[in-house]
Amino acid sequence: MDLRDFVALCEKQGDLKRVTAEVDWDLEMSHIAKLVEEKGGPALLFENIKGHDKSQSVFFGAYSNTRRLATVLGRPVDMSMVELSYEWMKLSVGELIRAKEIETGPIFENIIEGDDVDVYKIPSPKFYEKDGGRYIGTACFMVVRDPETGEINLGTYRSQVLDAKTVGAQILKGKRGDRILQKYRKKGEKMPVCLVVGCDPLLMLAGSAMVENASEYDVVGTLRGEPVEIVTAPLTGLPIPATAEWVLEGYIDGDNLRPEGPFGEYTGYYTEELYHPVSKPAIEVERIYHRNDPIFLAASVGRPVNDNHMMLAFVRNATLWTELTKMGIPGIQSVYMPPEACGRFWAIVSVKQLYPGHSNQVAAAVIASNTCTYGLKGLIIVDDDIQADDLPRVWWALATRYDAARGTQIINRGRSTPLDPALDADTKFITSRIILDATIPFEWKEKPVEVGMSPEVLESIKARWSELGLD
Ligand SMILES: Cc1cc2nc3c(=O)[nH]c(=O)nc-3n(C[C@H](O)[C@H](O)[C@H](O)COP(=O)(O)O)c2cc1C
Ligand SMILES: [Mn+2]
Repeated sequence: MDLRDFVALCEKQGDLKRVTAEVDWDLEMSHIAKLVEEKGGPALLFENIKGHDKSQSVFFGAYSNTRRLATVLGRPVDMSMVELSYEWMKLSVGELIRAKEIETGPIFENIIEGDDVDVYKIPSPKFYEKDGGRYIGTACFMVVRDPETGEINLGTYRSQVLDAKTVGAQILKGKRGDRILQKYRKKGEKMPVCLVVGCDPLLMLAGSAMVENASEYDVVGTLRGEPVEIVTAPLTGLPIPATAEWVLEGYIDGDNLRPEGPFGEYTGYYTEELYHPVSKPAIEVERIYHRNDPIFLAASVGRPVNDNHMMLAFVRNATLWTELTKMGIPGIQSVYMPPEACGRFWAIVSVKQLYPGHSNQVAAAVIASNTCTYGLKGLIIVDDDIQADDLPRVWWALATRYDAARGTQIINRGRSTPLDPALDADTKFITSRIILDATIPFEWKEKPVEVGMSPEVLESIKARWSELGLD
């Protein structure tokens, strides 16, 4: 699968609109995409972007709803996020299918270097009025190599166009990408990078997952059931997808940070750079590769729910479930991170309790997982008769099974993201978390008995339905 296959699939499913009228990259394109998305409309392919070559297009909405998430994963469109996450979990606890290196690919159809490198020729949108500039990376990923282990890491970080030859990369503190950058910095070397914009949409999802000790290329190969085909970028020797649409190749100097932002983020708020500049890593772009008629992949951001929240929710849901399974914790029925809570700040887990203290073990494991140790603020545990994504029943459990004194724990000093507007400037990377245990205690002898209807009476009134005039 590449981005073209995905666009064609959306079109076949009646889920794509080609916009042929001229549209401005400056706010107009992102605003159209956001409005269409909020109304539950199709994915959009903008084919006529003001000031840009007609061979270029921009694709929005790859991840906006579960229909398209299912299409990304190659599954039936009526599957729910919980069902899709379960598929991801089942596949990813298996053997990794390693990426396959091939000689060459369409990504090298056009090679731009030297004085010709001009990132402004790429149709990057500007999303919101107060944004610091155009954003090339909202659905991108960066490829780097760990200089000590040789491992390949993919990471999704927002990327602003800073000038014709420089692109920002907001690699936040402690991310795997940051830990690798610090290794290069200590060696006094620049970090070679490739920034991929547009390719198999599952690769971008994997780039936003917290994967340790494996390459996301191999994670995607495992999910797809066949290896990702990669080619070698000539300057850096880094592996890039053979069928990528746009790739920027260059270097990050960890000692030369540049001001970036502000950006209208997925929290629905602007980032702190609105008040003061913050310096971040930046890519010195040496080469640009692109396919003929390249398709730029963008994701809408801003207040929930849109592309960003759906992908954050789905990926975190799937990787949390995978981690809990790998930890060998029994009884996990379903896992759900609501997109409405920006896809990452709240989690709900349904558990079939098998022993006293089981629900608390699950809560502790969720908080300790790599997926949820970052950013999570709230966790609700429910019994197995309630699916994690059945929010009306979750509320019912909070109303009838949860007791604040018995069921609440506040965990202090958790790891978090500076993008959380609820954290003040001094404590940006640290959050507290709440656990709401809405299960009926396993050890209770007299458990609440649920009200139910009589099966015999139900059977008999079914036969009398038309006699009762209720058809
Ligand atoms: C659309 C999108 C944008 C993201 N932007 C950033 C970002 O700007 N900075 C960041 O550190 N993480 C960002 N993330 C989260 C990272 O992708 C995630 O933490 C991932 O694990 C980072 O890769 P790494 O673990 O290899 O460093 C974003 C995720 C998504 C889905
Ligand atoms: Mn990674």
